[in-house]
Amino acid sequence: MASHHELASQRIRTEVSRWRAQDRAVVGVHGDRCQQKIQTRRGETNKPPEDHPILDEGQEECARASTAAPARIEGPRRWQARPTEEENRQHCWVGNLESMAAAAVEVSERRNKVIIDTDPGIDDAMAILVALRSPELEVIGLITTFGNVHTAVATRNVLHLLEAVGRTDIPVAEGSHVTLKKDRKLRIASSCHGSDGLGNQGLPPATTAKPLDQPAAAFLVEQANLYPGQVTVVALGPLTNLALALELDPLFPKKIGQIVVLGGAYSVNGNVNPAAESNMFGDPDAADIIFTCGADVLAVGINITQQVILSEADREKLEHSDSKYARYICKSLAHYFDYHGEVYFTKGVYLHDPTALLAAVNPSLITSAEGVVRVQTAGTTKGLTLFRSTEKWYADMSAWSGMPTVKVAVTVDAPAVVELMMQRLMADD
Ligand SMILES: [Ca+2]
Repeated sequence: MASHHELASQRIRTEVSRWRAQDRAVVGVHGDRCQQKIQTRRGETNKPPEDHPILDEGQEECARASTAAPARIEGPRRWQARPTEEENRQHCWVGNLESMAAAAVEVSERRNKVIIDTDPGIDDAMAILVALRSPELEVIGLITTFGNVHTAVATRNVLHLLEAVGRTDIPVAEGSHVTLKKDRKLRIASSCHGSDGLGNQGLPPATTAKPLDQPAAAFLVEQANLYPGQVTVVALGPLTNLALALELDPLFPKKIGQIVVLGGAYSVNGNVNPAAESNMFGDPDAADIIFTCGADVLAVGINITQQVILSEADREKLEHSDSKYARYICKSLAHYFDYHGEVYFTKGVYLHDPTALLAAVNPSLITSAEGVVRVQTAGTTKGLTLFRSTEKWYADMSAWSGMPTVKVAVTVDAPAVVELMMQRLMADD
């Protein structure tokens, strides 16, 4: 396997090739937002104007992040004069392409690389948008699954969303259309999310964005090998794709960084029936495999997410926002509010998927307990998640004995989750 340094070098070469292929010079790069803020102008050379300063403070941070180009932040010309913001924006030369690419790669590697496994789904769409607006995360891929909709519709919705907000640079890999045991009789939650998954908007298909040829499970394995220990999978649907990744590569649990699962109902009723939460019910065999595979798993169940409620007042704020992210999600919220009113008799909606996503953004929003979770795979209680605390010793052997532990969220700062989600959705580019 290539070393971390070799992989970084490879990424730097790729970035340089990509920039050169586009015949672009790089202008206006700032600190931690390197990759997002790279702007380009055709026709610039990559030579500095003689009388122009080289680095401002943000750019210096970028350069310092790059061990590949230490010379760039030394030398007498660095502080000739501080450029104005306008100069930075319009004409600031910031070094050769190799060192810029190195800085961008280095900075991106400090962010939490995330793959979102999703079945959009209104709250899935919210979670994806929040992820795209979270500087703590680098979304390196989206993979799709069944659940709220069939997998093909989930893929269409993901591509539509990415196209709507101008992020078709993010790869999308389509996931399994059937459960791990090849069951085609799927439970699809169209009553909650509409037959199209996004509130019955009658969305057209994406016009340009296409999924990868690679299946989701292979994409997961590839990325885990490319960035061993660095990738967080935020799983917002049934866990079929993850279980298939484990089938492809038995070492996947050790290579993946963390798996944040939206799933389970811990000491509360489920939302499909009194026993089961929807994502666990969707593929309980896959869920039981992932909970016991030895990966670093954090489960956020509906005992947590049903404490986190988007109110009518919050919805009005989103509707008055000019942000394209808020506008996108508001189109589907009416259906979601109606459903909650009919089923839960509430005037707000549960933020299931955004809460799990934000647990990956800011782990201090929740507290968790550690223990073994098993998932019931058949019978009346199919999909039931049963957590065994490690604080109790049992004399008899059981299905929980000797199994790897996972973390299960037990408390949440619900107002902070709602506030952070609102901030992220209402902040435009
Ligand atoms: Ca979901």
